[in-house]
Amino acid sequence: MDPVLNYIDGAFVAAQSGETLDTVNPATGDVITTLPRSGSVDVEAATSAALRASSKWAATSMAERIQWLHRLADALDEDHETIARLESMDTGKPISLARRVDASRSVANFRFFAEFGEQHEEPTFSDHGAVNHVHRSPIGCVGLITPWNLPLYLLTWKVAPAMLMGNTIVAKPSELTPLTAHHLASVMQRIGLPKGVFNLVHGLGPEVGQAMVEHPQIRGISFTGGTATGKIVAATAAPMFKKISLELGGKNATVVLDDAPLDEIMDDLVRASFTNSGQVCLCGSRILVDSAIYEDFKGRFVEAVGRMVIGDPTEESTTMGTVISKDHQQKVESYIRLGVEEGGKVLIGGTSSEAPVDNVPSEGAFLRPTVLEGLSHTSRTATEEIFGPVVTLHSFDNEDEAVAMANATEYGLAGSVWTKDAKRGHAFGQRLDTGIVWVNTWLNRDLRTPFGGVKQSGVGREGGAWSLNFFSELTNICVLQP
Ligand code: TXE
Repeated sequence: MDPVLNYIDGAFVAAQSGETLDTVNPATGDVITTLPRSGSVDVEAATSAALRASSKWAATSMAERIQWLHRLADALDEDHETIARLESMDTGKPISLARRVDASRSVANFRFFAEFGEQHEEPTFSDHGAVNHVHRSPIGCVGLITPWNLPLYLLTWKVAPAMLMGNTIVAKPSELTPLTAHHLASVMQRIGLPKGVFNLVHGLGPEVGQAMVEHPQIRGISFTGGTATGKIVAATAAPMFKKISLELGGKNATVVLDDAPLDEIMDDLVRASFTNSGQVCLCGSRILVDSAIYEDFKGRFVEAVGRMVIGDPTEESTTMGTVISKDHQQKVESYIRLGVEEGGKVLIGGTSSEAPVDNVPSEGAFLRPTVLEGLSHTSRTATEEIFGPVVTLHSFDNEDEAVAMANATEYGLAGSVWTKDAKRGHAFGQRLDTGIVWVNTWLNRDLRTPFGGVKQSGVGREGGAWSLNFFSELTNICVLQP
């Protein structure tokens, strides 16, 4: 495969240092291709290109920018299968998942914000003989920094509203997953998006991401990634009074109340636990079950997990592929061992040596889905983010105890509640210290809704009007009426 290159000022270029990194297929351990190991000089070139394009792009009409978003949605839709294959190869996720989630949502992100822009009207407020007009203008040049778990899905989730609001962009995908960002840039070049509107700089976080956050002319940073990195980004950006949006980690609770219809929800709970090998910040990694149904639930859940098809991500029948890398595989395995050290019992799965995946290369970062029980809900295994195919089971005796357990981590991103009574679930959800709660469903996404977390899961919200507000500056113009 041709090398991945930076995309700066409408052209594909190497890092000025000429240095490169390898991107690896996690299912085989093979090097797919190289990407630029960029540095601050490349960030400077990209930012200069973005600034040169800034005033012209800001002067385009919303209608024109909406048309560019529709064109991008159309082009990505045409490339749907290519995108799915690239994403599956770069991440080790099953091709079926890459189609259904990554490629489809990348198209939807552009389509949604185009249509949201068409319907959006700025409010006016009248009082004291005056009419107040809310005037919205772009921030200018914004920096988008994204992780490796849902590479194009999360990049386009930021690119679409940033473009819609008239900003120009410097984007940095994870160094582990550059392929679909590179494809997005090639699509932008193919459809003739004005040069400098979108710029892509590949490389290591501390070398490229840090330079973006430090750059005085990148006036807003939208970051999705780990909490530890989020702290660094915030510490760098805050004294510069930059706008920052932080979508960070999670340790989400799946709460199964005593009246949950167990015959109907097992497949949903397996999906909520192990989609993308548990590498979705919205996955439920702790399952809290009413003690009255715990044993029945446990048997059904373990049996449903046992039905998953773990293996080659290029196979249509595979429901779970690899984790992102051998390093991450070892990190997740260290948590499985910790879980046992902390008193947990492995009900199914285990480390790759204890529970090997059949018919896959040893160089692949494969792990079987693992379920542990018997751990305190305050144990490290049950409170630290693992970000892999590992869940812990816990029982509670009443709703108050379930709420206390669910809220007992430093994270607060998402959660789900399962019950026959939707009203009971809605009331329970209001007691969870998270940004998102699903009742009798999971990853059910209306893109108009606020998305984000509290506590160590981040600052700010994305989605619908929340994205428009982040990627724009508001001026209130108060006009005294004659
Ligand atoms: O994150 P990292 P990863 C979280 C999830 C998991 C992590 C996985 O909790 O822990 O992200 O993604 C760049 N200055 N979420 O490991 O390392 C880095 O190069 C600036 C939650 O990739 O934080 C990459 O491009 N940038 C989320 C990006 O930051 C830096 C959904 C993220 O890298 C940097 C998805 C630095 N000093 C994952 N160091 C949610 N809440 O939606 C690294 N980077």
